[in-house]
Amino acid sequence: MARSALLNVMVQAALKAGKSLSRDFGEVQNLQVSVKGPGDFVSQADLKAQKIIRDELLKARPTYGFLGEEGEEIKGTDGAHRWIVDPLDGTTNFLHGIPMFAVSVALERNGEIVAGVVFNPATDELYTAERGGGAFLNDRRLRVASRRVLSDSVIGCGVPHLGRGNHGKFLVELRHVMGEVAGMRRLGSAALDLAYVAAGRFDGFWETDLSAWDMAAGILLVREAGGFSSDFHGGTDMLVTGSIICGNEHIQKALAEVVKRPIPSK
Ligand code: 2AM
Ligand code: CA
Repeated sequence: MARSALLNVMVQAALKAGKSLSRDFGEVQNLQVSVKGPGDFVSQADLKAQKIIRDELLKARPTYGFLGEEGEEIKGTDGAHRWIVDPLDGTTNFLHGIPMFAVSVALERNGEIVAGVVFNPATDELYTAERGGGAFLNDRRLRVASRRVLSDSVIGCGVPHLGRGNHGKFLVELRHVMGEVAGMRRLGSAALDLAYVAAGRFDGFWETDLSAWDMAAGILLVREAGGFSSDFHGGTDMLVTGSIICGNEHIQKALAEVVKRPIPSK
């Protein structure tokens, strides 16, 4: 698999940040027993990882813009390119010692995502994609699952928590979807959920109230693995609306219909 110079830069940045997160993840497990808990420590791990990625990316391409989950956006002098980065997606998992978190790095060119990397340092799974070049898990080419009906499908979702999202609306979506599918899963990292769809592990996935950095790399993985994504309005403004429904062409359509089924009147 030949990677472009740009994708190589992204991979190196993600691997380096992943190494730092791995080290800190080991520490988090020791801190679980302390009274103060690992919360502050995790915020530091997150910031450290973002700094590693930002330094690597801006060293390689000093004129590109940079949008990361932590801190202010850096407007580049190059109007066309922007990095979109989540240094630690799945923060709650990380905090609780659950090895299901990822570094997500995407490159946007003229408003379009052209390269994406999602790396889970706890499992050493590196997902990469370039527009038109396919999606890969380490060296293996990825293809979305081929199941055609929801009743055979395993579907991932995000679950809103305390102080976030619309719990009532989500429960209606969940009730509708769980009545139609073979299984539901919830990883707690949107970047990995999307990577799992690309890898054919999940047949589909939906979530709302996400940020651009949660999804940017993952959306390209799904697309390059032959999958489709839409937002809740049926368009493709996922990064702006923060909502996504994805899968292969059959599951994406069927899932969108079920997720958006109106709330039954009493
Ligand atoms: P995070 O781990 O970087 O916070 C979980 O359903 C997904 O939602 C994760 O990808 C998580 O990213 C994302 N998310 C976005 N905004 C969030 C928030 N305010 N609190 C928790 N998770 C959030
Ligand atoms: Ca995130």
